[in-house]
Amino acid sequence: MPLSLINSSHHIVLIAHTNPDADSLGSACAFYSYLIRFQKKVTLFCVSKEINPNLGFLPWFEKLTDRFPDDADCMISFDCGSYGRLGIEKEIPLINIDHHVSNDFYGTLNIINTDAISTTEVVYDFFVTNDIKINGKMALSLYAGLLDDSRCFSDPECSLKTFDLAHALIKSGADHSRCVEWLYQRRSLASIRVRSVLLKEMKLLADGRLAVFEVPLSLLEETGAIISECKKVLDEALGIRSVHASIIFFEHPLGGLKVSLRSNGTLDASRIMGLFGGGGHVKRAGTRLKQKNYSELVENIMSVITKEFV
Ligand SMILES: [Mn+2]
Repeated sequence: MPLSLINSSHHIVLIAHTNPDADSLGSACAFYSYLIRFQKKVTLFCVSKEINPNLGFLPWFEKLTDRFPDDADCMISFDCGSYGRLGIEKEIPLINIDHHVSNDFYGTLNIINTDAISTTEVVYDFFVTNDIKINGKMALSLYAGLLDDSRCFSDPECSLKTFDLAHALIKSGADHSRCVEWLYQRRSLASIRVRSVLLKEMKLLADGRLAVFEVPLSLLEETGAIISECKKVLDEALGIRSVHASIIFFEHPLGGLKVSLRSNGTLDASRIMGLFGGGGHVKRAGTRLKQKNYSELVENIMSVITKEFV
């Protein structure tokens, strides 16, 4: 049972996935608030060195570290659809809390609900089931993930439960306008600059149904933008009437590439990224390929995707 593993552990590491979003980090922050009630050590961990500054309002954000502690005896991953998304490999018990359809139950214990709109919903259910009181900090953290993964409650998968959950979290102290301001209204100059370059260079293929973006290393260097700031153009492109899917390729400093795919639902993004060792959701998925040749990898992936539009 997850609770008995948590209770018997002395140092628990809460893991947000590489390049964390509000859902992953929000889930981990909510759990941090819960675990510091006990006499145990807790570490908030993410392997990425650059964290999206828009997440800076999350409680405990300043506690986040990229150093994995030596004396940890338990770890919990949040919103990591595959083991690779943790960014580390450790031989200690792992509780895997997630909602991705592609999750392959890599944990020692797995709390997976693929019907949940966000991992924060899974965490909320865990708290309620175990009679764990949700304070204001936890509510704000959970709400941030709910808001972001539901695309501000615009996703067709939003259900009555989504709105009930929003209601419950706001009642417990989550501040809706603060979440909106931090997640969507605050932008860096770099993100505006990179957006204009990417939209200008956007390619439309397959009779305008597929939007393609490429981010060479030089673009990140010149603009100072980070990966999460570039990815915003994917949703913008999906808003074009003809577009069914949008894809962005990032040249990786360590070789190979990182790719993110968005779909309006007519194409299964998780299945396609699964062909390249990745995964995610039907509408949002991605992968990281480490083989050296960037252009060859782009070509491989593009040849598979364009066939989907024949
Ligand atoms: Mn999520």
